[in-house]
Amino acid sequence: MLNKALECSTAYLLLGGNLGNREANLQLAVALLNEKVGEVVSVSGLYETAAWGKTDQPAFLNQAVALRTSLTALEVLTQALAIEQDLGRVRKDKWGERLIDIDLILFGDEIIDIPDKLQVPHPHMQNRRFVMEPLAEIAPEVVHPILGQTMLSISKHINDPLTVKRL
Ligand code: GSY
Repeated sequence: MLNKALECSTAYLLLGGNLGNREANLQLAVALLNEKVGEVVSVSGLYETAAWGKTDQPAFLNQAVALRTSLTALEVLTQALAIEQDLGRVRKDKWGERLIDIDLILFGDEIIDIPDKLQVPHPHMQNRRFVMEPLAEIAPEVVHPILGQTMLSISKHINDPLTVKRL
């Protein structure tokens, strides 16, 4: 049996932002995740995506990231929030404009539900093209632990009218 401390999980995160230098903010977020959370093993291309939720705001740039981490999902969440703060994000409006957003989408095949804090898999991932297209690019064969479908299959059958364009 492996020592628990040596075990690693693969976490999939979605980065997004629609203020400032969007590309530079994503690059910095990837570098900080690599430094503070775990080795980044894969990143998707950049996706220019129409804003979801509150639509009268600038388009987002989104990118999916896979990393290997020895942290727990809650520790990853804590680090992601700290990186958002380091990069200058001020949380105002739930659906509003932001410099950077880092969402934990999948954590291995774990199913986690801590009300008002953390739900993994992300409860809305399968309905959002801006999540599924970047994720399917880097993890096409990964299976959603609740839905039992691959990321590629979910992304192909998604019903979301908002536009997503790979740059
Ligand atoms: O949920 C993440 C932040 N966010 C986004 C986003 O990342 N991309 C797009 N296209 N719309 C969004 N609305 C919110 S809130």
